[in-house]
Amino acid sequence: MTKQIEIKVPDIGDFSDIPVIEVLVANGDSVDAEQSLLTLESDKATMEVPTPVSGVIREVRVGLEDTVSEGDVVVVIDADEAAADSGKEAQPEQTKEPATKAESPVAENKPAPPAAAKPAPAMPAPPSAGSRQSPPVPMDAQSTLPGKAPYASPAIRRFARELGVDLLRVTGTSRGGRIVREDVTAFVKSVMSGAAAPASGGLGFDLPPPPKVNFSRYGDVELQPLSKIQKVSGAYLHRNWVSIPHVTQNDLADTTDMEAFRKDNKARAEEQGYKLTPLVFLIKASVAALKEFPGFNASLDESGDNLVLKKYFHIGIAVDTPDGLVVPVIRDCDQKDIFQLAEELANLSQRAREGKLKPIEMQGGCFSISSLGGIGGTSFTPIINAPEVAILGVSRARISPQWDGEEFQPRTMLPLSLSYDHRVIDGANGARFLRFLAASLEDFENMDS
Ligand code: CAO
Repeated sequence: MTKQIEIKVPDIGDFSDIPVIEVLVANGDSVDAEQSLLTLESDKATMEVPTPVSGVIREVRVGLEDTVSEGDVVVVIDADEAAADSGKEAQPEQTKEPATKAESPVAENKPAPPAAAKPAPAMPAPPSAGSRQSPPVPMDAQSTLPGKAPYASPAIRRFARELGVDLLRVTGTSRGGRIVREDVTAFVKSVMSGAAAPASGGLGFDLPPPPKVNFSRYGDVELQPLSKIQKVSGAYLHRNWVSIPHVTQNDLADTTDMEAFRKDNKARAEEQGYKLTPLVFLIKASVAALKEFPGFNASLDESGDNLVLKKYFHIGIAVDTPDGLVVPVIRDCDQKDIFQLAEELANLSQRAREGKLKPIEMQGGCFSISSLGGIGGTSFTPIINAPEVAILGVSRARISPQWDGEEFQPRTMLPLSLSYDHRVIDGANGARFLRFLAASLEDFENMDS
């Protein structure tokens, strides 16, 4: 035998017209006493409306985004008559599963105040015949603060617990980053398919997936697929960024004399059909520094226990192309002068922009240079190009006043940023390497490269 019971919104303190943000049941669903039916969310708090009785849902009278106030009938249940008449199920404090903080107020029969500084909601009046109310279950303040704890209802927490899912790893897609049932199932699917790392024992970092945002809700958007180069290089950049402990050391090189020399020789290069830019001097200075500090011209072997020291000097140059970043390698830079390097750089970068580089021309590098000096900037953090252990970033040179001990002199100062792998290079050597490289530029005519 069943008895029809109307479930009403209980006393929820000073709140009224509260939006329904989650409907957790549908007509025909079987529910147990204390199971959550709806979630309501005011500006200041989120709370659930549980059923005090078990039975079958006959009618759900509210939908998402509806607003409700105390006393509104939200669900009609065909309750098991014995249960409907039993005081046991009408007493929410006897819920079986007071496992989380969010649920404990029910177990204590004392709803905690919602996150708002409002008075605690009063306990519901004794149910009248034919209608039942359980107190709303306020979520604890922590759980409404994204970043501090997962923002999820007790029902979702229970669901996640059943599946063994750590909600800290799940990104909520509902309003305010709230985790809903679909987020938990999507997370489980992504782990099963290998897209997300399992919680432990894997090589992943246990990071939550990025938030899913429907940007068109906020304005016009257009979809632009990533280029093939962006997809491939993006995956490598990501791997290198998360798997190598980067430290970036910054310094300035006084390139006043070098610039004077470069300007005197620009015409000679241009006659040959290429430009003489600071980059070729940087290649030579890098070779000089790699010779002085062999630990930078090295890679970790597969075991991670040994450094492979290289006796050759092949330098990769990051080139910005319409399709994305590529890094062609100039071989044997120790055996070429600045004019040969400038010619080869012009050739490689032009073919890179035309998409004509052969794979072999992008392999075998010892050390890379990423120059944004033609564009601007004062410093940046270049990402190490594994299996190399360091990379030089170059920003735009500027004339600035430098104190010579007696007065300020206008000098051309070139900003340099060296990122190195802290597993194999310590900070002191990072600073020494970059200072040596800068000093080589400052005394470029005597550099040993
Ligand atoms: N300070 C001041 N001026 C600089 C400079 C610097 N550090 N570096 C270059 N310049 C000047 C050059 O001298 C040139 O001016 P002039 O013609 O008057 O001499 C102008 O800026 C343009 O130089 P350029 O960029 O064409 O040539 P380059 O040799 O410096 O660089 C290349 C060649 C291929 C590296 C560059 O074109 C490029 O693609 N840079 C982008 C690299 C990149 O994207 N890095 C980021 C990787 S991580 O996403």
